[in-house]
Amino acid sequence: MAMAAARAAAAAGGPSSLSRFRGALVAAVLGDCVGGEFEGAEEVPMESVLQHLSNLDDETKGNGILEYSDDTAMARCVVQSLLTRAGFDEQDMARRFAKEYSMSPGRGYGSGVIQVLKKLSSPHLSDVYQPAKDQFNGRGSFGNGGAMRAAPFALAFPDPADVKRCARQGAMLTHSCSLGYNGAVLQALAVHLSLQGAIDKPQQFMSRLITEMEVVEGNEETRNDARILKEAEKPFCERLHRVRDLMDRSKVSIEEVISELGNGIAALHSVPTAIFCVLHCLQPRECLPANYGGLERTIAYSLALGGDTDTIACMAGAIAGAHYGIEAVPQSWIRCCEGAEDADMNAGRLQMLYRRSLQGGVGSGTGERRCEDPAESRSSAANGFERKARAE
Ligand code: R7I
Ligand code: MG
Repeated sequence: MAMAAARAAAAAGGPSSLSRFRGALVAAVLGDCVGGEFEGAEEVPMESVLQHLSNLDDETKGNGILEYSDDTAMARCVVQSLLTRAGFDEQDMARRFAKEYSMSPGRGYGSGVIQVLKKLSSPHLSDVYQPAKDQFNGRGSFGNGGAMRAAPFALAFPDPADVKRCARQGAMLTHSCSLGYNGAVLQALAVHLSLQGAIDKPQQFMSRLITEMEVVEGNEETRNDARILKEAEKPFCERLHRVRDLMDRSKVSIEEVISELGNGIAALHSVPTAIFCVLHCLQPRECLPANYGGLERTIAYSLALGGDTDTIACMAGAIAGAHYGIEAVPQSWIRCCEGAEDADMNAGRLQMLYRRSLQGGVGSGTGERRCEDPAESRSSAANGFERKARAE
């Protein structure tokens, strides 16, 4: 068992290898595409999941292309914006979200976020963060829509401080409740650490996530939102402790996972769940085929939880893909999923951006901010051009 895990990790290459970038971006798309089949289902028998996945191998049974949903549609906007602007530019990203929605509104967007996307398309909008702030009587959305598109931030910036700041602000374009945007920060951090090979030591990986989130959630905004929503003082930290408890148990049922962590559309009820799916599937499991590798196990297990299957599988896919690398992704799955090949090409481009930062190129801290505070960033269109010019 340990040998197989070591072999899988070795195949992914060293920290921040191209294989890990490709695995993360591609497996996120696969999770979204294959997860659509069970979205919203209360109970999903594992046999149905395995049947669905085995159809992908059989070209005669395959249903052709499985379409991606809003998860991938928005993640593609994030990727394109980061690449085009060579960094985070909230005006550009907001414009891309709005345009993508207007061109393809039937991708299964959350019912609330649609109002934000419509407002973001207005040419008269002066503050791109305002529409999100107006949601839900001014409290903002706690949905997982910010988290589902957070992985590319981890693939664009090597510095965890940038990953956290940009994932937060990228999420705040649609999700201004701390229980929404902190979910995006957690998801991006999980992908960031996975990219470094941190999941080789699962307990330490969890400790690092908890330590980071203690700081992320240690502020008045989080405390207020948590109080209003009757959650623990640091909601994501509390859930991560639950993940750790479940990891330590020799047996855990799907019902227990759902009741402890959730499987719903709130970021709090889905990001820690996705992290658990990855960690639980590091080893072979009785309920899953012995010939499945870790990435296949992770996706299959995520679907068997039911609920918001496409988004949980998308987030788990990104974290697992960064751990196992592209070699772990079945070719037949890539063939069947809309947008998977595109994601594969963009992964290489993101790695170039990431490396330029490491080498002191783009946004290397030479007085230029890679990711600004919303209050300071009103005039960021000019900054965006500056960033691009320096990158070239
Ligand atoms: O978060 P979001 O972009 O989408 C979440 C999920 C993802 O799985 C997508 O793939 C899609 O299927 O839906 O969309 P939002 O509309 O911001 O939030 C999703 C839902 O969460 C809303 O439609 C509400 O039902 C609920 N919600 C809230 N309900 C009450 N009060 C989010 N925030 C609140 C709130 O503050
Ligand atoms: Mg979804």
